[in-house]
Amino acid sequence: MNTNRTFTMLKPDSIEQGNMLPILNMIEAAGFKIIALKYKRMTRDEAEKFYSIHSDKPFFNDLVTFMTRGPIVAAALEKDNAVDAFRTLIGSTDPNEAEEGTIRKKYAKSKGENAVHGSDSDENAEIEISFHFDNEEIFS
Ligand code: DAT
Ligand code: MG
Repeated sequence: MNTNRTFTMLKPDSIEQGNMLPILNMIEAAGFKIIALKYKRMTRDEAEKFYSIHSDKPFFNDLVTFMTRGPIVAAALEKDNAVDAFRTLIGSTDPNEAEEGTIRKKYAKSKGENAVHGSDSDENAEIEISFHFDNEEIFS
C-alpha cells in the first residue's frame, strides 16, 4: 500500500468564492505533486457514498446538500508522509481552531463549509482516490 498519497477535494464554497487557484497554489507550494485532477459536480448518491462513514451524524444531510450544491475539484496528491502532511496543511475541521497559515484558516468560513477535504489515513486515501479516479487518470 502506498503511504505517499492522499486525496483532496476543493469543496463548493472554495469554488464559489474564487479560491480554486489560490488553494491549488498553496498545495503545490507545500511540495505536493498533483497526480490526478478533476473538476466535477457530485451527485447526491456519490456524496452520500463518499461520506457514508458520517451517515449517522446529525450534520450528514447538510453535509451532502453542501457538497452537491456546485462543482468540486478532486485531486490525488503525492508527497512523503502525504496524509499527515496534508492534514497539517489544511488545519482543523473547524476553521476557528485551525492554525495560522493553514488552508482552512485562510479560506474556510465554518466547520460545515470548510473549504477542503483531506484523507484521514493511508487506507482511506487509496479508497477515496479510486472513488474518483481510474488508474489511467493518475500520473504518478
Ligand atoms: P475532516 O473533514 O476534518 O476530516 P470529519 O471527517 O470529522 O472532518 O467531517 C467531515 C466533514 O463533515 C467536515 O469536513 C465538515 C462536516 N462536519 C464535521 N463535523 C461537523 C459538525 N459538527 N457540524 C457541521 N459539519 C460538520
Ligand atoms: Mg474526515
